[in-house]
Amino acid sequence: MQGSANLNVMIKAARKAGRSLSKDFREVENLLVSRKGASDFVTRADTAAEQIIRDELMAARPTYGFLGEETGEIEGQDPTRRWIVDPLDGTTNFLHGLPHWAVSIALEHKGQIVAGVVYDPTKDEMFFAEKGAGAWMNESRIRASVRNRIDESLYATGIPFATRGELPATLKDLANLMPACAGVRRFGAASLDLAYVAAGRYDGFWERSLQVWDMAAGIVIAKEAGAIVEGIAPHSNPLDTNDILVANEPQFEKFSKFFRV
Ligand code: 2AM
Ligand code: CA
Repeated sequence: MQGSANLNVMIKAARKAGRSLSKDFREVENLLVSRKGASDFVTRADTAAEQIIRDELMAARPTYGFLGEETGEIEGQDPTRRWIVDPLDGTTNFLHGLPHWAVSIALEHKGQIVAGVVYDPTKDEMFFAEKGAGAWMNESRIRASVRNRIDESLYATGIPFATRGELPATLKDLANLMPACAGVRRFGAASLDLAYVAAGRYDGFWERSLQVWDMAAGIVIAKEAGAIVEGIAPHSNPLDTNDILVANEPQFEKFSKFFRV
């Protein structure tokens, strides 16, 4: 697919950060057996990746704003455009040497996400989309599944822990949904959960108490693949509510009932 200039900038930044993180990930695999642990090292890897992305994006588009998990908000000269960046989504996986984490970069224009890139360097899977141009993984067009039956469907979620609230609500969701479906996975990187719904690997995904940078890129990718994306409250916007409910179009209504009781 011939992407726009902005999309090419995003993909280039994601690959560059991905190279840096992959190198650090190999080091984490060594640190796993050391007494010191890898936590400080991972924080540095995360910060360095965001710096790489910020430098790339701001050099290419100096007037755009920037919101990053590590940097926070930088206001741009152009108040209508802003990058939304999670340099390392799935940090806990990364820290434990689990090869399931991603770089997530979105572009927002006038409050709408218009382009998104989610890159999984360990599998070399680059998911991307632009509003109106479909969703892609590497060279291939991707689409949400058409599976309609809940009992044949596979879902993903994230389970809040520690200081994140909402654990009781998620346990209730699981108690409602699990007896009715084919399985629920909890892989720990929301951006990839969304990309996987876009690729038809999952039939749906929901998660409570996420941040905008966990979701922004994945939302446009899932939508462009034909999935329905809302907050958990009917017709709400996940970027406002900090929770998300996604499913393929044929079963969205049915699926949403498990969480809207
Ligand atoms: P992170 O790895 O960038 O922190 C896992 O359920 C998902 O929730 C991940 O996308 C993770 O992103 C995100 N998340 C957001 N806030 C979190 C927190 N305080 N602790 C763990 N995961 C968090
Ligand atoms: Ca994240």
